[in-house]
Amino acid sequence: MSRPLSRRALLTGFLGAVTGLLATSSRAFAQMKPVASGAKPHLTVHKDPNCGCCGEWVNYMSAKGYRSTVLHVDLRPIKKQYHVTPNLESCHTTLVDGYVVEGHVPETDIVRLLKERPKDVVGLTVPGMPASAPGMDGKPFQPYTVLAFNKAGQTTVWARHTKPGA
Ligand SMILES: [Cu+2]
Repeated sequence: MSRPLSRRALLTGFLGAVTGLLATSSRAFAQMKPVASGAKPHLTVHKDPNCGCCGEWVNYMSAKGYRSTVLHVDLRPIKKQYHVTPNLESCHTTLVDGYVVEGHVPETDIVRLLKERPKDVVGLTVPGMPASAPGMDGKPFQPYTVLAFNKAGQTTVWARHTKPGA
């Protein structure tokens, strides 16, 4: 009498575990699916209403499949809130998937940021407005550098762009 019961209990436990495992992996798959199908994370862009190059950067990201919410706000409190110190500042401040992107950062650098998700990094910045960064597009091409920054305002070089589109 006790043996079939315990066998059933074992079986139930086993099936429960398998179901749990399947549920977990299908959830993980569901979370991965938007990335696999090419959905891009949403951008929240804070800018001055009169900033033309900010709009050009939004257009550049839009051409790469990103949708943006553009907010015309006082940027001083935004920079402060998101740890963008004066030496790291550019024109617009963007929030994307838990990170801050300051200024004319190339899309490829943002993709890498969201893939690697470095723990100590608040975000990326291209300080100032380098002549040939995306949305500025000055020719002939002038090299520029993308920095990663943390809450303490420390920076590391994230990428050096030395030729157009790279
Ligand atoms: Cu700009």
